[in-house]
Amino acid sequence: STQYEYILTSAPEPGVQLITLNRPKALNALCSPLFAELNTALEAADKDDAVGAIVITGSEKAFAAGADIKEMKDKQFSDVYKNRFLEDWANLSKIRKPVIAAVSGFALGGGCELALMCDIILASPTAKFGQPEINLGVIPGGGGSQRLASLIGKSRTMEMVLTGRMISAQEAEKWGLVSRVVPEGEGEVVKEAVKVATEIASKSQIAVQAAKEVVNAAYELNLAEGLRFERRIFHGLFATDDQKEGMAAFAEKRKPNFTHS
Ligand code: CO8
Repeated sequence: STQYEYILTSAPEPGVQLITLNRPKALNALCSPLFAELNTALEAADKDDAVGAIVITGSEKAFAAGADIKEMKDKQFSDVYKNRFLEDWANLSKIRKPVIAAVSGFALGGGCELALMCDIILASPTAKFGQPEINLGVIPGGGGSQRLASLIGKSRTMEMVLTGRMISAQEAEKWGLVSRVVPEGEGEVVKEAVKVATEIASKSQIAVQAAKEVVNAAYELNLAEGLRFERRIFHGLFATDDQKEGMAAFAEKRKPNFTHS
């Protein structure tokens, strides 16, 4: 597979692309070249018919400790504005296939925001989420304030963003920031994420992408628009072979053989 400097890619199961952030000396701080590699790997996986779902993980110690502070510290407004500094982080939210974050250790600042841009977050009991930008004299810039507010509510978001306090995996689960905390153990959260990804990869890719699209619409549209959008996409799926196959297989009491068409 492609050689990268800051990430590792592998296919732990058929249909699953695993991307491991691999900048251990800096706790996976998200320098620009790391994010460029991540985007390249994500876009390749999105185009690859053999991939049904993607898992992003870091190390046991850190999912990612944020944007690279040393890279940022001397930048001027004119640099960051004109050069659209870190704007390409948003490319992740354009990926059509499901992306699962498997989080152990620190997920701070841009690292927390990276997890929030994924579709499902699974956490190890060691995971710590935080938006510590306030301690650096800035604020979240990768969507943290907006995504947290819609996920965990105003008071909790304000506490995180105004104090910079890290929250535990258990708090994150209780608050609905993550879907669940997996049992402790080295590598457990990645194993579980790969299991979920494998399950998703066994479905019709068209239905999966449509499902992701309509759930995401709930965060952008009002209820009436969202309901109409969901119904239209639902109707549209009757034009696919996978709908015919899925429903025929049920009626014939057999497993469906989806062709993603
Ligand atoms: N950037 C650069 N280097 C880092 C970062 C970082 N975010 N985090 C850790 N490192 C480096 C350290 O400098 C250190 O390097 P060295 O060995 O050369 O001194 C190495 O990683 C190990 O770190 P520590 O020695 O500090 O490890 P500890 O276990 O003592 O502490 C912490 C771990 C608590 C995670 C600590 O490293 C820390 O506080 N890191 C910074 C966390 C932070 O403030 N993150 C937010 C950054 S700002 C941001 O993310 C803005 C996002 C904007 C997105 C905009 C998109 C459009």
